[in-house]
Amino acid sequence: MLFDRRILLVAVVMVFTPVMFAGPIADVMCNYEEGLHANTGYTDPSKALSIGGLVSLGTWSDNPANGDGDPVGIILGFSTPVPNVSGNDLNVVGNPFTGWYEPGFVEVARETSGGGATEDGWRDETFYLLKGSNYDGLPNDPRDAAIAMSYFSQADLGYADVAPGGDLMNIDWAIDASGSPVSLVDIAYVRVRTVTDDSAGVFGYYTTEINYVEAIPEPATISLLVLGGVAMFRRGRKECQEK
Ligand SMILES: [Ca+2]
Ligand SMILES: [Ca+2]
Ligand SMILES: [Ca+2]
Repeated sequence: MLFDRRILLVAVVMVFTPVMFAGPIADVMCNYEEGLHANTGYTDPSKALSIGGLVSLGTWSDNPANGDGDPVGIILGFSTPVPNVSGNDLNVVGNPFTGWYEPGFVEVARETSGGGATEDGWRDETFYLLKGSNYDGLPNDPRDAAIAMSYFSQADLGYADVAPGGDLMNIDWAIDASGSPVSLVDIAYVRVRTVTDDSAGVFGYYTTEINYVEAIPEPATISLLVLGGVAMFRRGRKECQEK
C-alpha cells in the first residue's frame, strides 16, 4: 500500500503544483548592460540562465559606455523558439514579495533566421513591448523615458519583478514602437529593463532583478503530463492488486 500512496501523491502534486510543469528556461546570454545602482554582487548576467541566481539590472539609465540613448538591461534567448500558444507563454521570475516590487518592462523579439536564439542573433531583430495593463495611464512609453514608481502597483500585469512567484506574460500583448498590436507566432529573445530611476529611500533605488525566464508549456503538453501521472497511478494500483 505504501507504493500505492506514493504514486497517488505524485499524481496529486503534478496536478496541483504548476512548477511541476516547468518549461524550458532561457538558455542563451545575449546582452547585459549594467545600469546605475545595480545591486553589488548581482551583476553576473549568466546567473539569469539558471534557477536560483539573480541579476540586478540597475535603474532606467543610459549606458555611459556607449551613450546610445537606449536604457540598459538584459537580453536573454531561447535556443528553441517559444511558440505563442493560447494564453500566457512566459513566466518571468524576479525576487518580489508582497509589498515590494521593482517593475521591469519586457520586450520580445523573434529570430527571423528561422532557428532559435544565438548570442548575437538579436542584433538584427525588432523588439516589441509587451504592453502593461496600466500602459494607457502612463505619462510616456517606458522605452522612451523613465517613469515614476507612483504609476505602478503590484497588481499590474506585463512587468517583471512584480508578482511573487513570477510574472506571467502573453506574447499577444506585443506592440510596436507606435503602440499598434503585433502578431507574433513565436519569440526567441526577451529583453527586460527597469521602468524607473526613482530612489527607494533607505532601500536605495528601484532596480529590477531577474532570476530566470521560463517558457510555459503548451496546454497539450500539460494534458499529456497529467495523463501520464494518472497512468502511473493506475499501473501502480494494478501492480499492488496483483501482488
Ligand atoms: Ca500567447
Ligand atoms: Ca537574427
Ligand atoms: Ca527586486
